[in-house]
Amino acid sequence: NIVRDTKVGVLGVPFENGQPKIGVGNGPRFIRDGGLIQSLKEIHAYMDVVDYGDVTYTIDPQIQNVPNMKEYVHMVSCSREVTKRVTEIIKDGRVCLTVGGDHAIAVATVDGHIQAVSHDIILVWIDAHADLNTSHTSDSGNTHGMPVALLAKELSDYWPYLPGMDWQNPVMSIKNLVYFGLRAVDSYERLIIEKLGILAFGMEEIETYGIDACINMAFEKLDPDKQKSIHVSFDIDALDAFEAPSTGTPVRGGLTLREGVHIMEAVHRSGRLTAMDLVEVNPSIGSKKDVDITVSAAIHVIKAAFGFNRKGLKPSNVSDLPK
Ligand code: Z70
Ligand code: MN
Ligand code: MN
Repeated sequence: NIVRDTKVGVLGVPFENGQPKIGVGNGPRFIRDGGLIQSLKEIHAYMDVVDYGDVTYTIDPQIQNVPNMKEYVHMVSCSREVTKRVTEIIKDGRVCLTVGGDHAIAVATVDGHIQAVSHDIILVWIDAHADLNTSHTSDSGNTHGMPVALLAKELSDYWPYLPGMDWQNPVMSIKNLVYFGLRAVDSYERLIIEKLGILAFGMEEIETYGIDACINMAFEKLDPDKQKSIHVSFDIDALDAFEAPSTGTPVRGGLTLREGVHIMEAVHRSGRLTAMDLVEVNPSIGSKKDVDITVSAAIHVIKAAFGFNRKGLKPSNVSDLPK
């Protein structure tokens, strides 16, 4: 899997219309300035990292708004571009790392992944929140609370007509989804999780079984034949508010950075990571130190996903020390 994860394509999506707080659109710039590209290149001698820059988009004037989906037109217009770019990067033979921006962009990254591989994928959603609201169940109207519900085939009858979302096809089955880190779940989201039997390792399960057992159970359940390509959508607020303070909705009692890294190391070992999102880092929230801690946490989980090994790596092609 060193070979498998060696070619990386980094895509920035400075999108922040999926939620009300200004600043999350600067996530890609701060994470790059925090050394993302160099950190990836330094993982091992064979890393091949290409930065595809940031996605830009123009508003499609044809598209109508949808009730209780704030800035819907922005989301749809941006999503189209993101889907295209993610598909291209994966078809170029690279694992696509998308840096947000808010979590509304993940509808498009998952869709782009599915279009590129044209078979079933596993979606690993690491988040304090379930992001499983429809426009009818959402209290906030913020679309970053809706991406999983937009992707789920099983929920398509619960949405109104969504103009301009025709591209969002095929959608995925909720049977291929697993959550990690949940601890702020709305009542209808809980209803959906139970009604559809969604696999979810919330904080309580992670405490009960431990993170390693949880990730093993997840892979065994979702892909016992070890064949599906994996998409990880990592919302930085999955981490504890002390580990990642600069985010729009920090929630206490979350994953430690070590647990986040542990999940990503297991994903790397699978050899099937095809796309990863890292979203919701907001450099306008908190002090300079808060921002540095949050950016560095983001880079640590990303490095783990692409093969950084805490044990250290031996020098390549050498078996003894210099004398
Ligand atoms: C709530 C909603 C959410 C992130 C907040 C919150 C969703 N369930 N996601 N912060 N990252 O508005 O739908
Ligand atoms: Mn969240
Ligand atoms: Mn989220």
